[in-house]
Amino acid sequence: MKKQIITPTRSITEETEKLLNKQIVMEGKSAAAYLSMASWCETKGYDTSAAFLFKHSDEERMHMLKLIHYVNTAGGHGLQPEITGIKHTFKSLREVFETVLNHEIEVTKSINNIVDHCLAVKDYATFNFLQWYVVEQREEETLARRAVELFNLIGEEGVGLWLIDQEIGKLEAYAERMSGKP
Ligand code: OFO
Repeated sequence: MKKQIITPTRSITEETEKLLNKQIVMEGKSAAAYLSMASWCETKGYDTSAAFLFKHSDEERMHMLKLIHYVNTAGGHGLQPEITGIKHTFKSLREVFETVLNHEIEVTKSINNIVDHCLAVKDYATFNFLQWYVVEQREEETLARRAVELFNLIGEEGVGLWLIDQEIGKLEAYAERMSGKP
């Protein structure tokens, strides 16, 4: 018979704890990377993109904290991640948003892997907890894809970059519309 994952002291296995701690590192890296991008955008005068990325950095920190609390209340130990190797300068605004899109795709893959693992070990509580992240990733990918699309739609010549920066401010409303919410 399969070993029960729930014991009197913990409701997640050590393996699940390890995977969730890896995800904590990813969310911490997201928060740090977006903060760095926001700061670069601010120095270049891309004020709307900077505001968007500062806010997203805060949201990523909240995603990390949510995981830390979950691991701790499940009998594990959520670990403050070591964050190094954050990029501070970028070739262009396009590079910033392409990096965001690629990063979010990696985060989605990582969440999906943990979801797969939870189903395999019949950890339905963590599976359920992770559904919030599944929905969130879908929204964040939509935002990032649209941001990259703006560069192709508007073009970067003349006032193009200024216009793209303005449109970045409308991304959240766009993602909401595309989610089918009334
Ligand atoms: Fe944490 O939502 Fe994206 O990375």
